[in-house]
Amino acid sequence: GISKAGSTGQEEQNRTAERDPRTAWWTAARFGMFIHWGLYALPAQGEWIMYAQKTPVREYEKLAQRFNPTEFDAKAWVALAKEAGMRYIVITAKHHDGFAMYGSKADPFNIVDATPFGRDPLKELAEACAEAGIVLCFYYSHVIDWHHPHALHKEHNNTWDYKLEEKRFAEYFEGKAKPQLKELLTEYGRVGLLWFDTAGGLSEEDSKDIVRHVRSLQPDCLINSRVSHFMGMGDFVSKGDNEIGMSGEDTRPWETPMTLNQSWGYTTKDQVWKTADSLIKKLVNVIGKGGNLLLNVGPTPQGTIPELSAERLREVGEWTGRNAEAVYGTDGSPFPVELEWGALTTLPGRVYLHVHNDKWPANGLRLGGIRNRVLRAYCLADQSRTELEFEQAYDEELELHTLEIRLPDEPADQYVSVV
Ligand code: FHN
Repeated sequence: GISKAGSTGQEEQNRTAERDPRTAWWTAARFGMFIHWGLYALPAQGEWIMYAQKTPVREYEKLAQRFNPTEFDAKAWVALAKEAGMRYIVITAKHHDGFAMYGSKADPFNIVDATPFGRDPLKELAEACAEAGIVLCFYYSHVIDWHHPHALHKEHNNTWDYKLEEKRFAEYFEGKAKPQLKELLTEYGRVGLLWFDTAGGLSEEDSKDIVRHVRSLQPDCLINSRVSHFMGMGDFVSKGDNEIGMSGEDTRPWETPMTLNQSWGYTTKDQVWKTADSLIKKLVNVIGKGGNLLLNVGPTPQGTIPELSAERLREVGEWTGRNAEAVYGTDGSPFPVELEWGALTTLPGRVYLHVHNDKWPANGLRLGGIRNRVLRAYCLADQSRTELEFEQAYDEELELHTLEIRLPDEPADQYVSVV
């Protein structure tokens, strides 16, 4: 370890100290599970099926009569998230189809009242999460709602059942969206964050109103930036779907929402899967830039997480398990450049160099711009903590060290985290 990390070590430490205490749990968590689950799992073509096929509301409602996910086991989902190394779950309480995946008194179009299943999976998840120490969070589509006659979005409206000119947004906003948010924020214990989506057309006034509404009910509940198209709203930035971006792009904490295949909701059509290897690479890339990864699963109509997703998550979990110290609670790299061999995270007094096995530097690993003297280096996954040889040169003019570490001949892990 070294006593302070990187050329901007001091700034980095200041940043940590100044971190907003409200978002601190979330930035420390680094890795979360996104769950897109709803009636759309039945037709198994993703969560936009109603819009794509212009399914009339009365027709779409019939899916509810067949929705009976008897294999749903909240504990099993939470256990999988935990095994993957995820520390929070964000589940669709209501997606664009307007169907509430919990018992809502504000609208009978919900899983408890409209399906033979009759159970409230969000209640069950809340209990399982509390038991396992996972933070439960809700996705809520606050502007798009294809079921409600008065929901009004800039582009994506149900125009096959309802006339645009007859829409009175306030009837939806005050009559469904806000009451449902109140239910979610008062009946499920602590809600870590609310994940809003696709705010197109929401006025600045209504955006502020919804933020105030959430704050008045659970002041510590975080809100993502997609709550509004007006700049700077929300506690953290949700980047574009599957978008990682450049380091230093955002002044607020940020995340990348990511799919495992190319869809969010369950589908049998899309079978283009990211490998566990590439998922770990993306996770390391994100945390090296100081962000969070929110990785999605789309459960089946039976209530299970597809095995192809589960096996990938378990594999990622083996890596996060071995390298936990270099993941959770860390800061991203203080260097605003891409490193050819991988990525870098820091904790006070420590630098973690995540060296990808594809890019294993045969002649040793070089890292410049270090302010402090390095005392020792080892591979994190090496339980015996065998010290690696290294050389350190000091540049008097720049007052910085350059480090050259001799790595073992063969990488022992997909990413070897050198401490
Ligand atoms: O339209 C949605 C989509 O269905 C999905 O929920 C993603 C997740 O980030 N968000 C929207 C598109 O950005």
